[in-house]
Amino acid sequence: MSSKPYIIGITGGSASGKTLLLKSLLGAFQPHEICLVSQDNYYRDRELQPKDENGVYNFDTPQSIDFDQYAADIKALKEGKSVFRKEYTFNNPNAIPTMIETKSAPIIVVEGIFVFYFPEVSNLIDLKVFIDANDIIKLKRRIVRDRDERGYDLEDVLYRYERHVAPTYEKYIKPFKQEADLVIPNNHSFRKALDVLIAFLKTKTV
Ligand code: UZR
Ligand code: MG
Repeated sequence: MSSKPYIIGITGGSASGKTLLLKSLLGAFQPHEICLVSQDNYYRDRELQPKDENGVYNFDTPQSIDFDQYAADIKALKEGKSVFRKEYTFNNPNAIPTMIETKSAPIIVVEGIFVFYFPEVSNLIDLKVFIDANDIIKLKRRIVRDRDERGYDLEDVLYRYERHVAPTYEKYIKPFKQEADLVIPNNHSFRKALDVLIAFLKTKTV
């Protein structure tokens, strides 16, 4: 690699479409051209998670994330090194976590709800992308995803959305929208915006 990797940061509210957009983005490149460091894999152990006034785990606080390690890993990748991390399986008792080796690449993608909030992470980002969707659409997506992928029942999802997810969006995510270089609306489809992003990022792989 001749020059330093180019770091793109992707944030947006929960269920705005970050992970889905990334799947398509990564699919447009060869594996050696791009790598992903998802904030989800830096959740602290359960015992260290803060609880709310009713004793329910609140995974939507910045303290939920081991951001020192997250920033350290992004820096290592920026220097061309590889990093190892155990995959985070959320609430899913059937999922078996795998060790993920991330090799550095000309494009490094960092994704998660707090990547603009943590200065240690945010300062490393070259291009900031914010994915934006209406609250009602995010809630609908979240209900379906939490049921299908994360094993939460409806009551649980609604409780967390109202008490944790929505306040976190207002406090730690939305204020950073104005720092974004690009805002991608995703109430229906991000396809064309993604095509533009891919075309731009291709210039960073040569
Ligand atoms: P995205 N989260 C879980 O559901 N379970 C966990 O063990 C850890 C995190 C959720 C978290 C947050 N909140 O809203 C969401 N809860 O993952 C962030 N509850 O992920 O950006 O993909 O929506
Ligand atoms: Mg996600």
